[in-house]
Amino acid sequence: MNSTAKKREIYIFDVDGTLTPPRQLISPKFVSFFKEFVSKHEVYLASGSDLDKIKSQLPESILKSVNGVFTCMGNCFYQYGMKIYQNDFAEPSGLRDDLREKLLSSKYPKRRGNHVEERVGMINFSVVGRNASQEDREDYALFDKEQSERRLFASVLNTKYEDKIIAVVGGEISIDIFNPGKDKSQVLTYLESNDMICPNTVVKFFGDRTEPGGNDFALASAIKQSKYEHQVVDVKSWKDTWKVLLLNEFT
Ligand code: M1P
Repeated sequence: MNSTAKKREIYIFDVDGTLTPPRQLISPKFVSFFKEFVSKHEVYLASGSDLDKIKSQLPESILKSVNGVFTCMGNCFYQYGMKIYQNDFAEPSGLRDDLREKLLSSKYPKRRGNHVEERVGMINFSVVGRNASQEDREDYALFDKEQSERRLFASVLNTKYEDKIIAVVGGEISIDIFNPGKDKSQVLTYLESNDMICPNTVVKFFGDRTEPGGNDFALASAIKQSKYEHQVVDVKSWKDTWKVLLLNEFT
């Protein structure tokens, strides 16, 4: 038997901030490389976002060629154009009032509409609102960098609704809110419980929010604590993702 045989590898990528700038189209510089990459590797996407948004950011050729797409923090899974499962969100009473109150009390001055977006198994909350223009996004992201508004508000919600919800920061302008355990670690659980991963698989995960409080943290930790050989890569943008993939090819 050839002991130098290449091990099976599974790649898992977050989307916003990892393959594309948040809520934007994949860069024309990166798209050809990534298209070829997915055609040669086993790849899953794991986003906080929903399928319609992902479709507006990645070409169909990529979405058709990946092995599966986990959306809404792993609360929904698509394979070969079909929805395989979805979870419901159990919303605690009082949460909407707290979100409304935050909209009134935030020191950030602009409100652009669509502040609470209901998704499968979760909600997404944004003070500036999901109707924000790119300019508004950048402006809010600067404010949030200085004030840590999202991190602090997520922590208030996590304390108040301790066993009922988890709030985490993802992307540029919003926070993702879901029930405990209904986070991106569901990706690894699903792959394992459906025998889509075997003991000698190498799991490689790329995300831009793998730090505690970020929406990639749960999956990054689950992979690090798993029995699998792994590579967990925290990136600042798609440019880092590209660099590491290129390095991997040559090492
Ligand atoms: O993946 C996390 C979030 O990434 C983006 O966030 P934002 O709009 O804050 O930049 C969006 O895709 C959002 O839907 C997603 O939850």
